[in-house]
Order: sequence, then C-alpha cells, then structure tokens
Amino acid sequence: MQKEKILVIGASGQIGVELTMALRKIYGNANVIASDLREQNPLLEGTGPYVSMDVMNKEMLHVQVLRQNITQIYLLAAILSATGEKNPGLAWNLNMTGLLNVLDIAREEKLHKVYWPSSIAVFGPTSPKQNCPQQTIIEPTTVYGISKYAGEFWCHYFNQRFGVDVRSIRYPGLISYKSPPGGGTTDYAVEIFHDALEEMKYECFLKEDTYLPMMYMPDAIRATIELMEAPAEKIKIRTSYNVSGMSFSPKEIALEIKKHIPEFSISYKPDYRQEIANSWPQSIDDTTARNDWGWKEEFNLAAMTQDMIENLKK
Ligand code: NAD
Ligand code: AKB
Repeated sequence: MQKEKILVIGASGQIGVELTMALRKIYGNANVIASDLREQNPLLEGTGPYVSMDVMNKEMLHVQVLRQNITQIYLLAAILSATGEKNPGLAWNLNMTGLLNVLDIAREEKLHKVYWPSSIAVFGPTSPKQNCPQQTIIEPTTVYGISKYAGEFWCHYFNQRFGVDVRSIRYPGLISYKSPPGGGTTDYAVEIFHDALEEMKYECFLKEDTYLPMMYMPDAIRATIELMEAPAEKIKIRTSYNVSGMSFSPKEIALEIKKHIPEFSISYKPDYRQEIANSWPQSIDDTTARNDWGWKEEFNLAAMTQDMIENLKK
C-alpha cells in the first residue's frame, strides 16, 4: 500500500499548528508537509517540511501535490466570521476558490482523502437555538456562513459525483493556548485567558449572556483525526458533521476563571460581532457524529479552564 503523504494548507493558523503536530506524530515528520501564505509558525520550526504557498494559485498547488507525492490534503486556509464581514468579497473568494482548487486536484490526482472544516456559522437566526440538529433550517447571514454552507455542498457534490473521499466537521468556537485565533466571533473565549493572566481584567466584545457552542482544541484535533481515520462506509454525512463540546456565556467563563484568579474582573462593550453571535445557535446536537463514527468530547468548561490557565502560566 502507498504510504500516506499529507499536505496541510493553512498550517500556521490556530488549528493548523496543532493539527500538523498531531499528524506528524501519527504519520512521521517527513510525511506531513506544512504550508501557508504567511511564514512558518515558530512552533512548527524544525519539526518537518514547510512550503510557502497560496491556495488560490491552483497551478502551484498542483505542482506541489505532484512533486511531493501528496495523497491527502487538510485545507484550513480561510477567512473567519468577523474578518469576513470587513471584506466579504475577499472572504468569499478565498473560502470558495481555495476549496474548489483542492477538490479539483483531489479528483484529478485521485487523492485518498481530503479534510475541510465547516463551522457552526452555517446556522442562521432561523435555525433552532438549543441543541441545533444536524439537519434543520439553515439560512446563514454572514458571508463566512454562506461560504461554509456552499462549501459543504461542494464537498457533497465531489463525493457523490466523482467519488472524492472528502470529510468535514462543523467546528464550534475553538479555544487553545498554542496559536492565537484568526478573526472569529468566538475569539473572546481565548483572549479572556490572556488578559486575565496579564491584566486581571477583560473587556468583552459580546454581552454577558451570549451563549455559544465551543470546544477545547485537544477535543477538536481528536475529532478531526477520528473522523479521518474512520472507515469510509461509516461516514454517511458528506456535507459536514455537527460536533459538540461545551456551551457557555462570557459571564459563565468569567466566573470559572475567577475560581483560579479571584482578582479577575470582566466588563462588556458589545460591537458588530454581537449580531453575528446572535445569529448562531447556543448549543449543538451531535447525535449523528456520535452514532456514525463514535464522537465524544472530553473537556467541559471547568476542565478546559484549568488546562488553559495551567498551560498559559508555563
Ligand atoms: P486561522 O485564521 O488561524 O488560520 C488560517 C491560516 O490560513 C492562516 O495561517 C493564514 O495565513 C492561512 N491562509 C490564509 N489565506 C491563505 C492562502 N491564500 N493560502 C494559504 N494559506 C492561507 O484559522 P483557523 O482558526 O486555524 O481555522 C482553520 C479552519 O477551521 C478554517 O476553515 C475555519 O473556517 C475553520 N474553523 C475554525 C474555527 C475556530 O474557532 N478556529 C471554528 C470553526 C471552523
Ligand atoms: C468564528 O467565530 O468565526 C469561528 C467559527 C465558529 O467558525 N470561530
């Protein structure tokens, strides 16, 4: 059997750094090629090959896939919700063209697998707020959400029409300490830890009672790898799977942080991101992912907060 050779596109980002490191542990450092438009993240330096690449340049991407004998692509390059609203055209262009370039090359070169993340941002104000199901009314109101929903159907189309084994997860907001988040509405849940430790106070851009679905990065990385390693016949959803980790509001995470840093205080100054957050569900039903490929989260709010603070203190 041919050895797997993996290309991670967007490897310098919040997920990319940790996913690249996790894949290198499984497949060997030399078999996981990190790539990004920006320079290599310092955490990846010396851990394996890196190529500077723009996913919008299809020819360059194709050359890399052939030159490196790539068999799998993880596509993480995207513009997220908050940044997307500042430049909708750019967000649509990158999020769609990047995905279509990868899917086309996967079809032409018969790649073994493709991973592309979607987001809870596909859901809109008309979707159920609590325990939002896998299949429901989906009417996104952000350009990011629209691009993710369209992307899900491109993945489905390439799977059904051309047999491309493309798999996807609708991540909730991801919380991590290794690499900073890149312009999302859920970024407050990472910033709050840095400000709590450095300044003992945080000004939140969302209202205190804004509940959103969230997940700790170790769970997100494990979900991704478990989905990608599951036998193909178990992957019945070829748009994207709901997965759930935890759900909390700024007020609740602040109270949890106060258990570790009693002097910590939070204030609220909602901005344009409040409207984006209001359009999303507060919690997610992931029964389908649990039944199809055995998904189960490990971290709740208390465990995540403790681990974040311990690691950021180091
Ligand atoms: P990020 O912004 O931290 O990282 C994206 C990376 O892509 C960056 O390093 C950026 O330099 C790179 N990039 C941008 N344009 C590029 C281009 N033209 N060519 C090559 N690289 C380019 O984002 P992230 O949080 O790591 O998200 C990764 C994926 O996961 C995205 O598709 C995002 O929509 C999805 N997602 C993330 C979250 C989250 O909370 N982080 C939640 C849901 C879905
Ligand atoms: C964002 O807030 O844009 C992301 C996401 C939930 O997709 N974290």
